[in-house]
Amino acid sequence: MASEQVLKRSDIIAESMPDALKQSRYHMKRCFASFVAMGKRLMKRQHTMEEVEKSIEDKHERSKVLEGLLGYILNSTQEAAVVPPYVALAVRPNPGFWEFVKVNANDLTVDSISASEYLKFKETIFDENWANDENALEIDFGAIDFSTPRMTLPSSIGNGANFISTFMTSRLHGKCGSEKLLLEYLQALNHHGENLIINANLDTVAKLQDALVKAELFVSAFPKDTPYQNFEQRFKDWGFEKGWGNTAERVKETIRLLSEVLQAPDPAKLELLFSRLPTIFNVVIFSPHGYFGQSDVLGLPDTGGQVVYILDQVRSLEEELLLRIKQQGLVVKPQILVVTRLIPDARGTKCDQELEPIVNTKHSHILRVPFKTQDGVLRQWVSRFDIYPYLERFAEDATAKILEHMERKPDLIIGNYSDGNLVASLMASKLGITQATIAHALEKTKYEDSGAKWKELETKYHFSCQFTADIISMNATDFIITSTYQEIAGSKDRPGQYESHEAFSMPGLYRVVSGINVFDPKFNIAAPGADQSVYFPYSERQSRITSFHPAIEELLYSKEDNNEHIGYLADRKKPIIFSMARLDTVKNISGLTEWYGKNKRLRSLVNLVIVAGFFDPTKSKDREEIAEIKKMHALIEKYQLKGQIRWIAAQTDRYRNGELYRCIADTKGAFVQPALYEAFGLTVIEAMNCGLPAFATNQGGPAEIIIDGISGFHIDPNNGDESSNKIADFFEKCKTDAEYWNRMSKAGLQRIYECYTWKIYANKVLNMGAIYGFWRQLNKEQKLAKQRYIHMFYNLQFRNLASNVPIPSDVPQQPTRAA
Ligand code: UDP
Ligand code: LCN
Repeated sequence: MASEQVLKRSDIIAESMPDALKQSRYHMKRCFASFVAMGKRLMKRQHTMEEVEKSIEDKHERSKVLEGLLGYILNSTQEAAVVPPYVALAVRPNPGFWEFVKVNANDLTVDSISASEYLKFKETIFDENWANDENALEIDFGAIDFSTPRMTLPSSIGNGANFISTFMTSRLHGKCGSEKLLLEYLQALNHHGENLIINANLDTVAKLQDALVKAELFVSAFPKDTPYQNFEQRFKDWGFEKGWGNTAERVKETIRLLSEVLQAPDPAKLELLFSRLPTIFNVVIFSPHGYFGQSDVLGLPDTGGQVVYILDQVRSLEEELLLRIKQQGLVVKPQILVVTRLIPDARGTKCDQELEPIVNTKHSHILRVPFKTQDGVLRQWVSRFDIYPYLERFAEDATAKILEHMERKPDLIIGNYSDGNLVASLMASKLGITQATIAHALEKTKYEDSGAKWKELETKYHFSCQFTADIISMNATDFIITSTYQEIAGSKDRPGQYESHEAFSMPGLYRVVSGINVFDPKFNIAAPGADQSVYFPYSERQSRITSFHPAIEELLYSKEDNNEHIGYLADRKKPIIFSMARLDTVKNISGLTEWYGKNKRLRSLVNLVIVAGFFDPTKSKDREEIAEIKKMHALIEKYQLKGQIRWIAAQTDRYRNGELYRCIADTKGAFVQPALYEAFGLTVIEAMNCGLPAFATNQGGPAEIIIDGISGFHIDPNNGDESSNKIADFFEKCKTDAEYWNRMSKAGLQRIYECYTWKIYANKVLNMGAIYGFWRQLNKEQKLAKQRYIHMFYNLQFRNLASNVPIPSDVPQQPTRAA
């Protein structure tokens, strides 16, 4: 079966494991006997290693066994499904590579098994009847993916656009006449029906090539900065239209690029050519859930980094579009629409307004379209976990509104998070438009075994809808934008968020034997930045917003508790370690408070300032948040932190926040992001942009943003002592080496400027839009086949699941907080 070929790339483990087991037969018999001793169960890596430790008591013997191949296999085993006498292992030797084997604990025989067979073992633990049902539904996207090329190197994952350019180049030249597809693509380029680049007269590749040679020679005779208009008529006579460039020099370069691409394969040139062609003017960005607005929304339920990301994304995309359009020699107004839901009960925000211009842009807007039920418009906010029944209707209504507003189809649709991605998929497939998806965070990985345990989590989270929506949009989309590599394929030890959708089961619902392949070239990394007009270095004295200083002084150092802050800093000469996040368990703000409380050395070196949530648990409706608030108070009490801690309530003014980061930098302090897991971590790059050295979790995105010890530091959220000592070491070193702090601050900034700016992001994303736009045409048949499969899955599964989610009556809801 195709999917199994895709998922199981080798039988290395099945072939080599029997010998290895033989060599340590005595110990392995004991280990496997202990695995099965407790009957059916699912063991995670740490459990298997604990059992090994218990079974081979002698340290020396144990390390001898673990040093060899068996150690490698057991260390790479993510999960073991124990169904006595079998132990089925899911081994992940490298990011994206999985191998499944079953070991008989009685005789230690080893058999290679498929993903589907492994999943059946796992299901047996949760729902035996389902596991034994021969007609259980299997979802297998791999089986219908017959022509999409796959990358093979883990190091190439996330570099899809490059790979596709290389592949397209060989396609263009491989088959006789394939250049014709490029010609047709160029002929179709237009703006509001007006031809761009070439017109119908250039109807063969030979004619085009001939005209290009003539045009290049002709335009070379003009001074470099001659405007296109000066030779426009001549170009038209040859079959050329606007879009080549604004000056003779730019036009010549673009002509040369196309000539070269037609002459011989060169992926770099193809990519450059696509970055210059006028392909994208109008963009739609979907983010239905939460309160999506420009002010007073951060801190409201379901409203976090995603809103910050999208607003900055729009500004950077518009700026890049304006630059490109100018360089193309066109006079065209680009339009970007962020489409979200209109919430009549707007709680003082502007979320009840249909159209809102986006601040600091020229042509971009937020367009709000209400959710409708049989009873009319839904007035209240609904949690992102309960949003599924409204999405189909929302997609239809939003499409109509968008077309009305833009007066044409958009050129690119970008979805965000599960709900936005599903809506984007529905609209893109209906209108035949290039689509991108962004996940920010896929919920599946946040909750352990959320697939297998979906039934018990269903009432609260409706994961059946969410995971189905995710699988649909991952497969429907032309390309996927991620912020980091780990988001796709994880790290050596931890599978990536997308990777965890390759093979999983929801017993009783369906078994995904091939959901998404991380070697699919649709995956691309384009990391966001932070708005550099807000988050700039503390050392840029002339730009500092000094008008905030009195308020920040009060916020940090006044002695009285009030609604905005509690605790105080007795010794203001000490540097400050600072953290800011929503008060979710996963953000681990209470963890940081505890590490600080416990570490005397750290307490003697620095003060702690936290911006998070609020202090009165009775004001929160969110169970997680209430628990965290209580925990914070208890920790402050337990470790007697008053005098060393300042706890400030959630802040909504990003300009003031920017200045706050800088004021912390003035104290020669540091930013600490202690999350148990962080998808990306905007606060980390905000802090680094302000020149504040950062210590951030090694679980998730920040592990990639920071190079440990070079541009900041990694901390292990599961090892508080080690982490707090690492922070203390830093401040001790700063005391003896006065330049150390400055060096780290500068290194953090350098890292940001090289990799994490919105300019880099916008450039990459628009290039992707153009490249994948052409690729979807080259790959038309494959795309269509997949669309038919998706359509069936959507109709037969998603619709039913969504119809089971209760629709609230018009009673104000209890918000669940999340990103
Ligand atoms: N933020 C804020 N006030 C707060 C807490 C956070 O303005 O009290 C902002 C923060 O500056 C950042 C965003 O909210 O821009 C949080 O993004 P991040 O990626 O760190 O986490 P998320 O909330 O998306 O999980
Ligand atoms: C959501 C999250 O949880 C964060 O990790 C990201 O930084 C944010 O979205 C923006 O992508």
